[in-house]
Amino acid sequence: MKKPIVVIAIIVLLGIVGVLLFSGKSNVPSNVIQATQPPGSSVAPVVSSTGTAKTIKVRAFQFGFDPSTITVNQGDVVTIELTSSDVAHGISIPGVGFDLKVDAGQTSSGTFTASQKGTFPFRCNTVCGSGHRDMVGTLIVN
Ligand SMILES: [Cu+2]
Repeated sequence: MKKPIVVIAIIVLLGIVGVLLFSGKSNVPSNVIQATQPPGSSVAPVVSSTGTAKTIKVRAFQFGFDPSTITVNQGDVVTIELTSSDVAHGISIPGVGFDLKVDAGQTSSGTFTASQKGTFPFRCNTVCGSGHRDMVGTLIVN
């Protein structure tokens, strides 16, 4: 008489355990799916293998650059976002083969790879007024 009750109790317990295990398993795949999405961040390792991507905002004005010193690391892929706060300007960094122009009041951008360590002077490449020659700066690649 008591044995069937024990057997039924065991079956019920196994059923509960089974449901718990099943619901546990059903959670695992959703975790796996979430875990497979971050590998979208595997895009980052691809970038870091060739250097860190850096975007540097530079304001050009009569007559200077802000900042006038740009510091990056060797291997960095550097994007310069150049904004003019008055007339047309530009930036030329001969040491890294970089040239960019910007129209009055506009923003333009360009990218170069800082492949060599060193100190590279830059200057405005667009005649912009009496102080044009004073528009200089320095790129430092560490
Ligand atoms: Cu200029």
